[in-house]
Amino acid sequence: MSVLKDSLIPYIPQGWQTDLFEPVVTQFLIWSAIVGVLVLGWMFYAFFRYTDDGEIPEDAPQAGVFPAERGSNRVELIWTVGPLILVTWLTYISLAPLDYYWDIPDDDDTIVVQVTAQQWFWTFTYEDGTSTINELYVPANTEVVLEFKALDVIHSFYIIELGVKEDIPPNVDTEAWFDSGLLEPGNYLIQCTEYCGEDHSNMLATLIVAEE
Ligand SMILES: [Cu+2]
Repeated sequence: MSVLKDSLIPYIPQGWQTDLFEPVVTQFLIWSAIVGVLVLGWMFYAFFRYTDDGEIPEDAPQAGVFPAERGSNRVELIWTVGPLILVTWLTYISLAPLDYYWDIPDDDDTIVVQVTAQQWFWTFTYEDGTSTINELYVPANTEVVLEFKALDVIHSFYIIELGVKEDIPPNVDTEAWFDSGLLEPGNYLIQCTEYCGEDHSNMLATLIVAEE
């Protein structure tokens, strides 16, 4: 199990809150693999079983005809209830991380930064009214709330090291937050992750976490 996981998730960022998110990612990964093998396995079986080699098997399905006599309530039940249980389970284990991420802190020492996205740069405006372009400065060990606005098309804000990502559609105000205490002081990459035009790939910024 961990070999599979290690090869598919070779890099876990330092601020990624592994104990909160990693079990969920692992579960999604394992179940995706199992469902993928079942679906692809059945598909390839059907390819070979029903390949037209000049002789059509007697029980081959006919195009446009639903073979009602081959129906099976048991199979219907299994592929209805099975996925239902699986999706319910995956939803259930996602609730705690989502609750954590969606619960935007509102403490006295929380700072709020206005983030404006436009083709093709980021503007960060701080509580004292100053702003910086393509550089987001935050103090160490602080909860930082980001309030997003897009001036033209949709963009998406992504701090890779933290796994924090938020879409910014025009005319819709969105929010995200992070705890800078999860990161060592230093510089971290911020990327636009929603294709937003010609220079989308250059729509980068730097998160700068100050020394304490
Ligand atoms: Cu963009």
